[in-house]
Amino acid sequence: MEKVFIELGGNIGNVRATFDIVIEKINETIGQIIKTSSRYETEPWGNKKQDYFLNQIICAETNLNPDEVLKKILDIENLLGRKRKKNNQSAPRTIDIDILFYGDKIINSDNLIVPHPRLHQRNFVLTPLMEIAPTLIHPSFNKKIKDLLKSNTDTSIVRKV
Ligand code: PH2
Ligand code: MG
Ligand code: MG
Repeated sequence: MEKVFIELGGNIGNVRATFDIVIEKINETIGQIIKTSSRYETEPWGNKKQDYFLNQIICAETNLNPDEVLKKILDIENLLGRKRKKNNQSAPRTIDIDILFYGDKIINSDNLIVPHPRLHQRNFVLTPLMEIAPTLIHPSFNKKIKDLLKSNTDTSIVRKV
């Protein structure tokens, strides 16, 4: 059994309703959800010319391996109408579901990089993580979330809704 931290993000359509379905599906197919952060309205990181996002982080306990978790996530994204375009990582989206941490494992495969490679640079990730797991240690930097947040220079707006 491992704890997996998953970030939900979206800025098209009824994102709140989409998140409700995603959470239900994660509980059914990945494992029991043991923590959920508040939802946050967040300034777009990267491409600024798009609407604010809604973001939320959940933690689930899973018996699946990381590739299996990823497969379930892609199934859920597809079910909810995520359309992917090539070279369009920062385009607006109905739903994006990212694995932030899988226990304390460091994974660098072709399909999956864990911990998420940019999480330590982003307020929209660190702020909800701080709410549910301030003392969680980022295994690549060997630093707690609260210390990563202190040294982070991102000034983008993140507010609880
Ligand atoms: N996701 C991105 C790029 N930029 N900005 C915010 N605020 N929230 C996101 O979830 C987000 C983003 C790529 O996945
Ligand atoms: Mg993402
Ligand atoms: Mg993604």
